Amino acid sequence: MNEEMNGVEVENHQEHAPEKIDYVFKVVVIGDSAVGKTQILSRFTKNEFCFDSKSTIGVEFQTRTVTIKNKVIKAQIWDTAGQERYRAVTSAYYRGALGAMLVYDITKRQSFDHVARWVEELRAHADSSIAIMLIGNKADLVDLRAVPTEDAVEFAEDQGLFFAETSALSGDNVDKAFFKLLGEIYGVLCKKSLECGNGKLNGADHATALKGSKIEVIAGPDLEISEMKKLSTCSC
Ligand SMILES: Nc1nc2c(ncn2[C@@H]2O[C@H](COP(=O)(O)OP(=O)(O)O)[C@@H](O)[C@H]2O)c(=O)[nH]1
Ligand SMILES: [Mg+2]
Repeated sequence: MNEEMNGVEVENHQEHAPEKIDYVFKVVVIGDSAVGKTQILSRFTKNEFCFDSKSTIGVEFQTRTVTIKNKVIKAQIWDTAGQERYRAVTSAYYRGALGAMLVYDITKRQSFDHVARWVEELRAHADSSIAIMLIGNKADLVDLRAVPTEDAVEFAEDQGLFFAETSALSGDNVDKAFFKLLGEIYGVLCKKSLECGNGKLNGADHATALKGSKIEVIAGPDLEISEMKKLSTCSC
């Protein structure tokens, strides 16, 4: 199938001139069924949330174009069409991905227990340089919490992942998490470019090993992402 035919281009014209795209970054969203993957994507690309979401057949990715460090970056974010229910996400889904949002539901312990499997899946099928952001979604459901933030922080630290808690419903931290991931992808491309002495970036081929700096989430009414360590990035 022609990938370009199946995505939805959602451009935010207030943030950029659409013709001036410097980079396209493919990001995949993975995790157990019903954790809120589609709604996180919908919140980020369209600022929408739908309580009764169903997988949309034929739509494989959505885009949002943002400006990071004066570069216009089109995030092409891929969503599963429900195949994660059968653990049948194909390697084609991961191909060329520079980043991954690995989502669990903070109210469903099982979805967090399965996160290790998803990391294995990424290590097996995705490029080794992929930047991974662990996302504890549905943070608005405070009374139903089944996964303490500390458990996720510990796991993220062990695995070298970024981490954030989000609510696709309220929108808390969704943009921040995506901007963080995209910024890290760009920083690494930039660093790699300098190391190669190119001074010019050509996209995915220049991705280098991404070591996730660890992120602590301050839970509560004002969810914030704060970095415990900062990855060195260049200023280009
Ligand atoms: N309360 C709450 N519900 C959410 C949130 N995100 C998704 N949901 C609900 O969780 C269900 C599954 O969401 P969906 O995005 O389809 O999950 P997916 O299978 O991982 O793509 C839907 O009923 C959503 O309305 C959230 O942040 N908060
Ligand atoms: Mg979905």
